[in-house]
Amino acid sequence: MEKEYYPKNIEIYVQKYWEKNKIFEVHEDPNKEKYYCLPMLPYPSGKLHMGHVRNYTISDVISRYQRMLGKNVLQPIGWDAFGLPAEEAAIKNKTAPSSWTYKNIQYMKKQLQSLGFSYDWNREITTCKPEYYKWEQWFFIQLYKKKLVYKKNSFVNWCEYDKTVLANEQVINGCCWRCQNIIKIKKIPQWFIKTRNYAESLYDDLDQLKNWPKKVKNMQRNWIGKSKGFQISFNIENSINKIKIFTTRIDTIMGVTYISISPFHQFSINLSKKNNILNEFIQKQNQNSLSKEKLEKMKFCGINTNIFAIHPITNKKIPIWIANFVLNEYGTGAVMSVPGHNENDWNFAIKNNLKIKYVIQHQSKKLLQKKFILEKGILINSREFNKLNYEDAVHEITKKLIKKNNLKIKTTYKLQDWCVSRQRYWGAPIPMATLDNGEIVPISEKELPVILPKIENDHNFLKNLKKKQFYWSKIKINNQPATRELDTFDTFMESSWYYARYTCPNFKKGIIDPVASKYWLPVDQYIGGIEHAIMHLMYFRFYHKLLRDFKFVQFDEPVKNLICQGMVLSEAFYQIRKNNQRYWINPSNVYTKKDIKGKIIKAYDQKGKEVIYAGMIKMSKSKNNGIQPELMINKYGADTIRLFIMFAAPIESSLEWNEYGIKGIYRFLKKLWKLSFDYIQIKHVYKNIQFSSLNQKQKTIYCFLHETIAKVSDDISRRKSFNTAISKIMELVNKLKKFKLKEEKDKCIMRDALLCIIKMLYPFTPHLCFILWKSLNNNCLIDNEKWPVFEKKFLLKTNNILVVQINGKKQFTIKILDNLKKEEIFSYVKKKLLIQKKIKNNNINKIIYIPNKIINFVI
Ligand code: ANZ
Repeated sequence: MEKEYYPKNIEIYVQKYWEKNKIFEVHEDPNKEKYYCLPMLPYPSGKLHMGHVRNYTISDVISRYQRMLGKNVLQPIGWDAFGLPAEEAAIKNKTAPSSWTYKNIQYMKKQLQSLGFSYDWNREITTCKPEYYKWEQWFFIQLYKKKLVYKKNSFVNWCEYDKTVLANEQVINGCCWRCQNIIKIKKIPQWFIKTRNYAESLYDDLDQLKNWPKKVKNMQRNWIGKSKGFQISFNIENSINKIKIFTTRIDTIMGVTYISISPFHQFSINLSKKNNILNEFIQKQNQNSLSKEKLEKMKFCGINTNIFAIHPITNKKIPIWIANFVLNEYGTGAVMSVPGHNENDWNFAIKNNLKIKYVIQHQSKKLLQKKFILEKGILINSREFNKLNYEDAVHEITKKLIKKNNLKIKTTYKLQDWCVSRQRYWGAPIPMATLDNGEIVPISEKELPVILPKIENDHNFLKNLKKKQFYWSKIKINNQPATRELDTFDTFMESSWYYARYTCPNFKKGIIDPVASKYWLPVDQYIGGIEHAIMHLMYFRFYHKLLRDFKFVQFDEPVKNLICQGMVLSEAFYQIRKNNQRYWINPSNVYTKKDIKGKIIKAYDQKGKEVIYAGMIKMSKSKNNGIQPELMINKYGADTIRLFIMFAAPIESSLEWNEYGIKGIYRFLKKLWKLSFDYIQIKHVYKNIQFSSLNQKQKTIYCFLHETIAKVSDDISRRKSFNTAISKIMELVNKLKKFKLKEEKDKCIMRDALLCIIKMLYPFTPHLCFILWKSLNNNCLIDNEKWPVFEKKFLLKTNNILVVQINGKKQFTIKILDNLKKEEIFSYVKKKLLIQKKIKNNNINKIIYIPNKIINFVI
């Protein structure tokens, strides 16, 4: 062991040892309890960012800790390798998306290895490899056979800029989630998976997820959008047809002043065949590639059909409007409009000059007649239902409609079927084809995987693509000419089932090896960013249910515990340059002046020009405030970075990156190194210690050691509070630093404490602990050591607090160890009082002692 701590020297050495000896390779072992710890797989964008480092450090700490508990721990890693950025980068750099992707994977893999993560690299999955997506294609065909997928000419969200279809989830406020351009609505043939079939179980099973953050479950619930309500039919005047509407506010039925129907409802489409104005209106709704202002103007537009519906209770005539605020995919695509009590209905009525009727009384009379009232309350203007409260009104109105045989209880979900087609090259090809006669057929399973057309000439990636794809798409199926699907899958497909494939990444006989999946699944701990709380986790849960129904996996849910780690923030600085534009300067190029509290008061760039401090914000390219992980690793070593990340904030809170804090951690590790080094130098014969033979000081430190083990164990396993665990270990190290090694027993205690500290720090700083353990333990390996256990009898009990008095007056309280003799307590307290000069040595008349309560010195 060297005298000084040089992380560079030791980290590479230890990593090589792990790699060579395959320490973290795992296999199913029925005699051992399993633990599956899964960090979300990264997108190989080029370099790891600090968000990645935080995610993977948390996962590694948990994995190593669980391993020390004796479990068979699977911690796999892979690459979510398909996707848009690869294509964009390929076009920019004139390479093929595959070369760009593989190059990035190679680089990022090195970065992950340099952080010492304990992955089973044998199970590495790269989703763009045919051996992986082959099974995705195969499974899609099985879904097709079970009628769980369909192709539909449908209106899709089209991003003109990215030239692709987007899922509803990828459209935020009418704009593309990636490039923020306004999306158009376009009609093209698309493949869908029937997510809606699973809406109910996706909603209900959230209750099973006791160890998921409440926030995430609520986000999922909102996204699924469950509504309980009623379906009612409205007759149409002079027609045998009816219009079915969905409402959640049946109590307002007497306030209906018009019916609104979606422009894409079959009723509207049929009517438009004879009605040019309506036809034009519907077309206009299709081409939504409008500016935001125009889009705003188009809101709440509609066409009066001049057709009337008949109110099911009053039998009065109600006008039917085709209204563009009504969604076709929700409820029944038609609404009984109550403008007095619903915002959309009110806006539409105001814009189109329609009648507004209030049927719910409002406390403030002034407000009435002015705007819609959403609150439930006493009914007015509702004939026989007047004066009823909400519950009674619902009861009476439903009773009446049931009598007329015109009521169905209906639950609807906002969740849509999943559009999985993407008009992109760099994705898994959809394994389907269309015969020349128009019939759609799957590609024969024997021919899977359907591999992307190769683009050999990297330099002309785009130019060659169309031509290549054209020839590639012409095939024969059973000797009939056919055209292959050119679209590829949404990349959320690959990340929806990778967790199951990790259990058997090299299984050749099928998508999932039932023996392996039965052993490893469900995932015990999943870790990822909160940005994946909706889409990814929804598809992930959905796919698990599909796999379950095909009997490839068991259980209803894929993941038992979920951690969504907080963001990594760092200081950001800018200058105002030309055209009032903000020019962001990387914090590494900024010098700051701080006040005593560490607050930045002034900041300058390298030329001494003043820059503006924008605060601690999320590390991002756009704010140029990212800190490169590799720079930090080079400077301080992976262990320091890992420990800092786990220490600086609770895992679900945001983490403020600051180099001052990192330096502090580095100093702490050096301190521990020195403490171990100094101890090793003294060489002594270790003997088991008899607690009863220890003196007070020795007992105190020994008990503190056990208290630390107890707290750290509880913090890590139950509370998932890693920062407090680390700070407790630091406290112990500081106490040990002051602990003088006067006699043999002191040395034995020091050794016991050091070994426990090294074990407890191993999940966080595994390289350093590897070396220290070896040096303290005759070359033994720490990788298979067990987590330290504490002994209850050495823990301080809170009821062992003693109030120290002089002549009945309270001076202070002290914690007293169990097992201490009366005399030991007396002499300990007396010493304290002497030091504090509260008493003199010879003037004690009497000591009154009530065990566990009071010790009173009478002087
Ligand atoms: C009459 C009414 C009166 C309504 C009232 C609300 C308040 P949630 O709760 O979000 O599920 N609705 C039904 N289908 C619709 C569609 N396809 N497009 C747009 N709006 C639709 O919303 C249910 C309510 O949304 C339904 O209840 C319906 O308006 C409207 F004082 O019916 B309600």
